[in-house]
Amino acid sequence: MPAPLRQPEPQRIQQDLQDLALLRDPDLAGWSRPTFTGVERESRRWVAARMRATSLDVHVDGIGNLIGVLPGQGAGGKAIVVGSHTDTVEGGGRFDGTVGVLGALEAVRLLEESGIKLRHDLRVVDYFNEEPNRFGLSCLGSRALASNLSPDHLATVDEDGATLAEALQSQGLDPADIPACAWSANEVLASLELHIEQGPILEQQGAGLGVVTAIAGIARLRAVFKGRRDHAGTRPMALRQDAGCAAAGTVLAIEAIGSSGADAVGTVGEIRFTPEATNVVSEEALLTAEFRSSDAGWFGLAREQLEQAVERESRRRGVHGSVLWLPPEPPTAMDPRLSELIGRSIAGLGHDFLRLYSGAGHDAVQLARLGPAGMIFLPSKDGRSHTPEEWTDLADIALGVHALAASIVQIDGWEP
Ligand code: HGY
Ligand code: MN
Ligand code: MN
Repeated sequence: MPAPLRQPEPQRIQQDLQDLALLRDPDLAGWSRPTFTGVERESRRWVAARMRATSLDVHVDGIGNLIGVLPGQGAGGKAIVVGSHTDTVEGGGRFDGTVGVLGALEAVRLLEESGIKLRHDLRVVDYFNEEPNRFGLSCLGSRALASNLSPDHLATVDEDGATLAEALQSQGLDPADIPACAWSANEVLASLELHIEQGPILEQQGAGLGVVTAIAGIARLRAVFKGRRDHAGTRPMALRQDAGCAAAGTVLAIEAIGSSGADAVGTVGEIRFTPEATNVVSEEALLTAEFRSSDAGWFGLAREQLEQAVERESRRRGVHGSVLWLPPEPPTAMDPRLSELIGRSIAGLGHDFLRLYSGAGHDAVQLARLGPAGMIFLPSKDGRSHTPEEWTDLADIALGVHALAASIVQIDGWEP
């Protein structure tokens, strides 16, 4: 029977959160640590130092995942994996991802201070590039671990035509090192990610903890419209080939399609007219967007409706429209047996929890390709995230860390 688990120390967690929150781009609102920036590299050096302040043995793999290992007492075997990400969206908040990395560090400290020796290795990971990058791809680090970062992914281009492979090289990362990052399917006993909900459900239901049932599928796209440049004052409306208006019509179609399915959403991230001049009819327009849903079957319909909308809006204006779809991510179920174990661990602490779906994407989607994956959610104030107003109470975070540490101890004795 393992030694009793100590209570987390909220002040220690808060100090880490506050120290990491200092590392952000001062020229942008909120908390901005996008991948491929200097401040993000600096923040990961800080996280590595915090990992090394525990007894974790720390290394960075070939794609940039920061991995701390707490060796198990047993004879090798599979590893328990915890962690999340510390990169952010531009103008994001202080808790998305960071709670899962710093919470995992506090869980390691709890195990050490409780004198609990795990049989299995414990891997604490700060996954590289969880947020969508300028190539429209997210979870690069966890994809590489799951052998899901393909040559097609590396060949995706940004709006200037540079490939993802070139961007990685510019960061000193060699795409040729990526295959060696992959973990084999029988290396992972279970993976567990502590994360803020980023939505309103837990707060609305008055629940302090959530256990995730499934994570949304995501399909991202880029649409390009080519029209004809003309003088805005002399070209009659009926004779224009206005690429910008075709894109605008497609934006509203995406809103309508995203309002049509189970847990479905549709969002446009960017729309860009060329030239950006009110006295020139737009010659070209670029639009980036994404669809999400819990229903794998819905994506086929959404894709068909989007392509019909691009064709319709383009034909109406005599412009040429084309759509480039990025490799999609299907909806991903969390492992039911692991979720049961997490639920028992939470109950063992005398707390209740709510089972819920995640509309947000997570590294857990990629870890689920390697073995049983689970997530513990914490309430988000007003359901807000990806905004400076993002907030989760320290007491909730401390409870989540306690649930994470208790689940790790349970997983250590688990024979799935
Ligand atoms: O986009 C997402 O859902 C996640 O926050 N990266
Ligand atoms: Mn996020
Ligand atoms: Mn996140």
